[in-house]
Amino acid sequence: MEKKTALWIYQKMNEIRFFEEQVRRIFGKGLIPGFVHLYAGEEAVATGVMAQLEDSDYITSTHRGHGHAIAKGCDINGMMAEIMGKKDGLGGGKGGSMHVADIDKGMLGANGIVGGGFGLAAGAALSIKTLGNDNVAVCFFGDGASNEGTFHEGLNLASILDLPVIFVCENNQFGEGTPFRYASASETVAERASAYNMPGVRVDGMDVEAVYKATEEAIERAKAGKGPTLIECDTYRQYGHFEGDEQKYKSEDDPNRDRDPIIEFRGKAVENGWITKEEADSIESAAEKTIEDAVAFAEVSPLPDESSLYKDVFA
Ligand SMILES: Cc1ncc(C[n+]2csc(CCOP(=O)(O)OP(=O)(O)O)c2C)c(N)n1
Repeated sequence: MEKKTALWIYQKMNEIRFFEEQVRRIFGKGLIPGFVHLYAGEEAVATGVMAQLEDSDYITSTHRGHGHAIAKGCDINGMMAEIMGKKDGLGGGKGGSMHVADIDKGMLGANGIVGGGFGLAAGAALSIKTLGNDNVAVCFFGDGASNEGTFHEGLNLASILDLPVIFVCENNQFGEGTPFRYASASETVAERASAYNMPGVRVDGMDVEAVYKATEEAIERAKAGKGPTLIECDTYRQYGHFEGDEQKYKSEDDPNRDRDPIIEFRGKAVENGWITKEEADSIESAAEKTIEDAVAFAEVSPLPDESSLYKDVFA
């Protein structure tokens, strides 16, 4: 891996983790309206994929979307303000955690509808193909979403039209509290790709390099006009489904339970000479500061004006 890429990945992984720790803390103080679903533990997926995307590539996200948004380059101050429902938020404070979006960065939106991203990503990829652009669309989704009808519709359409789209499943083994092995008729999500005539690969989603390599191949295929790929990333969420979840359903013997993708990547990056220990330390402190600054920014941002109530309302 190139040094530049490794530095970027390590920075984004740390920003995501510190962001989620702060959101957790602020949520505990009652300063965030609505639900929050934390991404901590799954950082290798967002960063391994996004390290290869440009602003002009599109992503669709999920209810657990903070990590995707940070890795896609969304303004972190604007994200924190949005989650706190403040005027300077990316959506003017009207959307919150599950509606973080930034079209200029190709982030088409977090989504409160499980499985809501498949059609959006296929549509974005259709626009790329129709306009003849050299871009891709990536659809992030959970193992739970793989049992929604939209999964099958989206993969089928993308395949028959050879769309430049990559379906990235973050299999953290649970849809809310329901284990994947209970809810799914197939052993893996990846094997379903064969029904839609596209490659389906399963990778260690705690290993950035594995995610990076699988994405590289999928991008190459998409840009060569060969159509979509399904990548299943085996991962683990460190906290509950939402903040406040007691997580009684989690098992002690999940092999990913005691793994931390950030610590693993740091070890590998230092060992391979991509990053020095000093660089890693300074990335960590800078990321912590970036997120503390974002909290300070969001805290002083005002609530949206009453006059903005009917702005951006179309019906
Ligand atoms: C269409 C729809 N059905 C149900 C829900 C309620 N719900 C919210 S998150 C969730 C679980 C999703 O699991 P998964 O796709 O594996 O994502 P994860 O939470 O594990 O990241 C459910 C059932 C919803 N938001 N939308």
